[in-house]
Amino acid sequence: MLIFHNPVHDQHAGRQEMFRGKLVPCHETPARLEYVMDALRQRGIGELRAPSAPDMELVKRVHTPRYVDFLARAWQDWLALDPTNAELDILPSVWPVRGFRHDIEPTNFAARLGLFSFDSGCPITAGTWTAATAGAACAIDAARAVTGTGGPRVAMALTRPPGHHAGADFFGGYCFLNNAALAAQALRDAGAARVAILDVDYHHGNGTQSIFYERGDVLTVSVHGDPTTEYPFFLGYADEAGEGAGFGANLNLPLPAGTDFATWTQALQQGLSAIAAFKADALVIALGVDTYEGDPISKFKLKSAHYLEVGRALASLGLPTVFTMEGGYAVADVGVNVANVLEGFGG
Ligand code: SP5
Ligand code: ZN
Repeated sequence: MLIFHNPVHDQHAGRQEMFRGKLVPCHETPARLEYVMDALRQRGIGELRAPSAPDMELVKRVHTPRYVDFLARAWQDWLALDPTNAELDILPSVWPVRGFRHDIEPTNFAARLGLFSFDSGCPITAGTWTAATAGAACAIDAARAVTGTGGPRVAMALTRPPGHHAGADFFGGYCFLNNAALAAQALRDAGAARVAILDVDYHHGNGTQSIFYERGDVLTVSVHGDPTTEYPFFLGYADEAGEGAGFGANLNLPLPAGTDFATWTQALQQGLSAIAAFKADALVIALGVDTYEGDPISKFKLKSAHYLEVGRALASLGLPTVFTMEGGYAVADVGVNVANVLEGFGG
């Protein structure tokens, strides 16, 4: 299995996220990826590759140009407010909810930050843009690798920050550029007529869903914690089926907090059946391992050994497949759990 590893992922290192009125240490840390690298090395899984330069034309088709321009400049705008801001993370604090204008981009930096985000748990740091764009390149390269003739059938974008909460024009949930969506679009561009994205992260892939909601060529499926109680709360319900040309091309499989593997895997099978019925030509797996029983911010009960079975189940579709790395915050166990999925897949 080809592993496109983001060599500059650690340039994104948020210090703090807002939680219950306090700033607390970020869950989404560089160490997460180091544990995955260690586990893959120990088991001899994967051939490591460095990404090429990011295809910004593709990034600006999946995300809006004004959002991409905002992210690219955010850190310099922040320093322009006050040079001592270099010691602080950027966190939004004001948002345009119902009834406010979304068509106008204010000049005020705090206002622009709110326009392009949806939570206060996702800091932008000095190296966020560098890390996120290199990660996007990993996802695009992985997609192009599995669509070449005679090439491998599976590749992974081993990167952080993750991507599945990022929409066309917003960041949040530790995500800035939607790596899974970029991989799917790259697969489409490389000739796959129908692409499926299966999101197995604990949290609903709201960004991915919203990017493809009105498209019939990309099926989005997500198995996740019931949004009535679980983040991101405001999307991910079972009645969201897609709109217009996309009607029927979105499937949400919410499960209650506390769900164990026996129940979770039934939902996974339902998702796999939908992908087979869609007759997808290629597959993207948004792989979060925050479904793990030891995850500090999530409430499913999967055990490490279950991830081998998850990998086998995903491989059963027999499709060219790109994995993107999403959540998983039981830091020391993230490596074993990801390696188990890849081993089960046959990588
Ligand atoms: C990619 C991904 O998995 N994003 C998840 C974002 C979840 N953000 C909300 C987390 C709130 C948990 N805060 C608990 C802090 C107590 N230590
Ligand atoms: Zn998650």
